[in-house]
Amino acid sequence: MRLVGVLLVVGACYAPSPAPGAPCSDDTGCPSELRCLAGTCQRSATTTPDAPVGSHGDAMTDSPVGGPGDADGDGVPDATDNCPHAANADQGNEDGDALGDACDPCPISTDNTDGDGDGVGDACDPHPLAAGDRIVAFDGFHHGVPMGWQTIGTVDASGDDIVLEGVANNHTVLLAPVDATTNMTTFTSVTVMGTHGTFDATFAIGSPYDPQQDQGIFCSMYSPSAQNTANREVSIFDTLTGNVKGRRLFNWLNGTRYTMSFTRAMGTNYTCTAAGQTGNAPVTSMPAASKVGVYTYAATASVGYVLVVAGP
Ligand SMILES: [Ca+2]
Ligand SMILES: [Ca+2]
Ligand SMILES: [Ca+2]
Ligand SMILES: [Ca+2]
Repeated sequence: MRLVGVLLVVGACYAPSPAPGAPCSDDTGCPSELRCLAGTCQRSATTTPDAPVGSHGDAMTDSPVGGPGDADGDGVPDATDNCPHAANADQGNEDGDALGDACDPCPISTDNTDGDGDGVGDACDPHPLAAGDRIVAFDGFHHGVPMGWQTIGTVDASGDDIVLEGVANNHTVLLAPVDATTNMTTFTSVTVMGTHGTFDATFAIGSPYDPQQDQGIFCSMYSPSAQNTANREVSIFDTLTGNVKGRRLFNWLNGTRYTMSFTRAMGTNYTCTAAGQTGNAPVTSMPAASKVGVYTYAATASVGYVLVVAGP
């Protein structure tokens, strides 16, 4: 009882500064780096710098937010901004190259060669010789579950990964904020940390996937028994018909990082690559909803990134 009282008092005292977009009547109602414009706190090219030029303020505070030296207004000076023309205050950079996730043509590879010039680097481009591809969703999970992504079950931040907590005989899902289209490739990296229960276990990319009915087309790393690694496989699983296609027997291991990609072409031609094993098969089933995401059944999985590229 006493602890609850203390928490209530702390909660009542906590009054964060208004964020950009918060209503205001004058500048005093906004944080120092924002102005009250048209009734809301906004970044402004005329915002007064925090410290006068030539003072001991560092480069970040000397540079006016949104003004000269910070073209995208994200608070990081152009000189050190890993995406000077894309607002990315967190400077997230999954592959550690010179470009932040927000402007990297292939945020999962340091090779940013883009042969067809469509803005998607060859290593991320399902059609590296044909223009028209575009990155429609990417997250490296530097800060837990991203805004706008949907979860089913328990999904937690863990370092620079996100962990889908496995439950025996049940599923856990993380869905990107985009719908599956007829030509689409989804990439992920995953370490299956553990498999649970006495039945089967899997980690998969689902695209398209219907979260309401828990039905879809999956690119799976599948284990017939959660308790051992015998007869494990990489396969395409159509849960609407129960058909398994493009099967490749492969003894994938818990505790090892693998990359996966799942391509849907012309709506019905699927290619699943996981742990270096590739299967291809036609699948005509269509779930009622067309979401895209990563999925575990009776498996705890640490996921490094999810990248979704839509094709022409
Ligand atoms: Ca930026
Ligand atoms: Ca990068
Ligand atoms: Ca390209
Ligand atoms: Ca292309």
